[in-house]
Amino acid sequence: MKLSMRWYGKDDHVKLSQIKQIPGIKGIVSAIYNIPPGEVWPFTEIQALKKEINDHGFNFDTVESVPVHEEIKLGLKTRDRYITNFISNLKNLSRAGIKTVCYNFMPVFDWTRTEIAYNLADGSQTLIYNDEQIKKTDPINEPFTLPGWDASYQQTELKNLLQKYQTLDQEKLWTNLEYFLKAVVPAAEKYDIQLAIHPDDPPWSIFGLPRIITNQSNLRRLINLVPSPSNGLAICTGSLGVNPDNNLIEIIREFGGMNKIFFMHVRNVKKLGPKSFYESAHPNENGSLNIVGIMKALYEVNFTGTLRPDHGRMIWGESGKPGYGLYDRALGASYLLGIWASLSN
Ligand SMILES: [Mn+2]
Repeated sequence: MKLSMRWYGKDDHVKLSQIKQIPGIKGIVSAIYNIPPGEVWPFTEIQALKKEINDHGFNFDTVESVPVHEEIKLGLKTRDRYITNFISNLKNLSRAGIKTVCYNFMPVFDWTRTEIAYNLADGSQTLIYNDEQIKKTDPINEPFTLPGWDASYQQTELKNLLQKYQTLDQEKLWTNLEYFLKAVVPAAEKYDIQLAIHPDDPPWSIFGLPRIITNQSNLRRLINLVPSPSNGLAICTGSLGVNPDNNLIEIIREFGGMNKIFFMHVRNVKKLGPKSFYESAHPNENGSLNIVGIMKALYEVNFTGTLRPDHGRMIWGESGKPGYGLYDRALGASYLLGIWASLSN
């Protein structure tokens, strides 16, 4: 396993020189963030990003994420232009030596939380999700005010987009995902890239929008949709793990055993009730997931891909991008490194 950290580029409040001081970090996971979703990332920008990461002594072979344009998820006639652009991105990333590309297929909203600075008893702040609160939010008919959501849409644009999704059910979303994969997977094979789909976070429908990358049988369906060594998974323990029906150790054994896990996000969550949770510190004793068991399962399937601590809390007075502070993710990385060391010695 290649222990890595996510980095948001020059605008990140966390610097590569700081990540360099965290023991055991070998790689950086990043992306080009200043290009609108669906457009082509200029090769020169990818190259410059790679150079900066490499100059700090880190590997850069995993990109998170290349956005999938909404017209692809909606299955509109105009989607082919965006699929062509996605393939151009794979080509450019491959030229720069990228081996793994993460993406997701969540309609409109990426990860969703109801509070981004919930105070825990120890004085730290974390992200929290409460489904009752989500159910009370009506983004079509009321001004939308979910915390932490990047307001890249104007209110009327968002309303129009959500209205387009009103007739799209889960099966139609599967059909659109299949169309997308049938176009991009052969290109990924050609460019020697592993496509890793990130599970939906949280793994259930929100605001009436369909979500399909949610559990073990749907992960199996995804793999069988377009069988290829380039079609696989990013397993995010915190995303899948909030549904008590998802057994992460079984999931890792099944898909890791088939070499279908291309990328790992490891974090813990504390379940507070049905569809309610907060993001806890990484250790087993702080959350509801068996992080030690998860790492052991990865070790047993001989996982060799990129693995990163996922979100962390805000501790020691740090402020910055919610979930992506330096300190708690560094503690998480050390915990994961320690478990791995004990398994391999
Ligand atoms: Mn994740």
